[in-house]
Amino acid sequence: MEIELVQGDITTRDVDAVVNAANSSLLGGGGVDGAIHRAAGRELLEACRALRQGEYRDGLPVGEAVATGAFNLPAQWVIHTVGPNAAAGQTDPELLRRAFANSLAVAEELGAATVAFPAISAGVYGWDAGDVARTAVQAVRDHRGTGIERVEFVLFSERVLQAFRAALAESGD
Ligand code: AR6
Repeated sequence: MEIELVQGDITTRDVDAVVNAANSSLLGGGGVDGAIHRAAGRELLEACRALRQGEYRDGLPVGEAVATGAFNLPAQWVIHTVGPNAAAGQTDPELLRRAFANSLAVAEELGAATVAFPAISAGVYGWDAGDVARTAVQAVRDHRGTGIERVEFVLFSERVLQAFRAALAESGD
């Protein structure tokens, strides 16, 4: 699987699936979540509301992932996941690993060949960008499946991009 680092706005990426760093409510928020909802349009919120009325009545648990359509985005699907919130004491790296790994599993199930990820939990949720980058790269390396051809990490800031560059170099790529 090819890994690419891109600096910019994830909502513009022409990939099959865009991963959203959501919160358990699935009903939008700030950061990348807000940007994805704004760009995708109201139908995304409606799709998320439908999830909340069905299987995810109590919200999406930390570390899990679920897909909706992507509406006005160039992508076909949005995969919503919830990273751990370090600012609220969720510092277990396994939760962060699961957010990346379960998003990849959902992408694989959907038949997505290209997937774009933001730096889950590296913003409001307060994780160190280096920890996020190493966890993200390892999750991609550990993913077992044949459908996903390319994973893009789309990083907003130069600082987070550098953290991902370092993690990729450390992992031998
Ligand atoms: N494209 C790519 N990356 C972005 C974009 C964008 N358009 N906008 C921000 N980032 P955050 P979290 C970067 O806070 O830490 C929301 O309110 C940002 O610079 O979006 O998982 C949710 O509803 C940072 O590096 O997500 C939750 O309540 C990274 O994306 C909570 O924030 C993640 O920052 C989730 O917090």
